[in-house]
Amino acid sequence: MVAPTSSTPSHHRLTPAQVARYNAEGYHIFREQLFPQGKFDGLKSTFEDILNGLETGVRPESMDVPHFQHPELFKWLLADEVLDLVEPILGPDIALFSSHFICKPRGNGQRVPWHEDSHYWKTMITPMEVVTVWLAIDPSTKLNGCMNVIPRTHNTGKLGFSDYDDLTPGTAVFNDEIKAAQRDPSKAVAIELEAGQCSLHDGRIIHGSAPNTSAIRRCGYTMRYISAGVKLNQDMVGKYHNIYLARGQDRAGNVYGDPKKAYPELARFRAKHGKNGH
Ligand SMILES: O=C(O)CCC(=O)C(=O)O
Repeated sequence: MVAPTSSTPSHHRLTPAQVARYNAEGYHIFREQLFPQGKFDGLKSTFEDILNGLETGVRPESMDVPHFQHPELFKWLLADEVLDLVEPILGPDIALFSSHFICKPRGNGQRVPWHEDSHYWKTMITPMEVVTVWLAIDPSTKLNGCMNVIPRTHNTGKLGFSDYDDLTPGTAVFNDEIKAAQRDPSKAVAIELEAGQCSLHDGRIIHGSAPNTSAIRRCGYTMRYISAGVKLNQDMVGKYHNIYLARGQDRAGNVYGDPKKAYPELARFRAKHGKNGH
């Protein structure tokens, strides 16, 4: 990393130039290891335990908001290593918005249709400013279905709110996809990562990924953050979603969850009503 300038706090893991590029392009690839090796290994083994405990028939791509039932994940979700990476973008007051293990098994991993995260979150938060840290639990390459982003689409076209066509349920990770006329996959950039590396993307950027037909599993852990000045629409989503104050102070009058507690009732509501945070 370039040495911080005198005005850049020394704990920041992105330089002002990298933040400016992230804001312009809508994504950033972070080539360092996000966590020290032992801490990453701990996350990977926690993930393997959760994966092994999945109920029969639940696809491993759909391990959404696992922290509601596994508060041990806050050891990583609220860690300085991650918060120091998003603080240069979001500022010092930070909340954890969501997390998701998107694990594509080898051989038959489902594709992620072209989408903007904002399409799924539009009633949840205002303004729509989310940074996702996509941490490679496994190596993620073109061969096993790495994420692809279409640069600058967070700031162009439909600005995060494209129109969608329905897909046949069960054929992909989501049941809808941006209309073909509103996306140009020829402009996509493949985000290939070694295990332990991560990328960051804006919640409005168009992104997606191919099926995994390779012999190597592809799991990414999405850790999603907002400024604590972003307002959660508690009346609408309070039965199935929590956010957590990660650093600094609340600036929006939000209610925050307790990271020491599990919230199985949120998971139950989501399962019963088919709610997916993404
Ligand atoms: O894991 C993928 O391929 C897609 C990830 C994604 O949709 C997201 O992080 O928002």
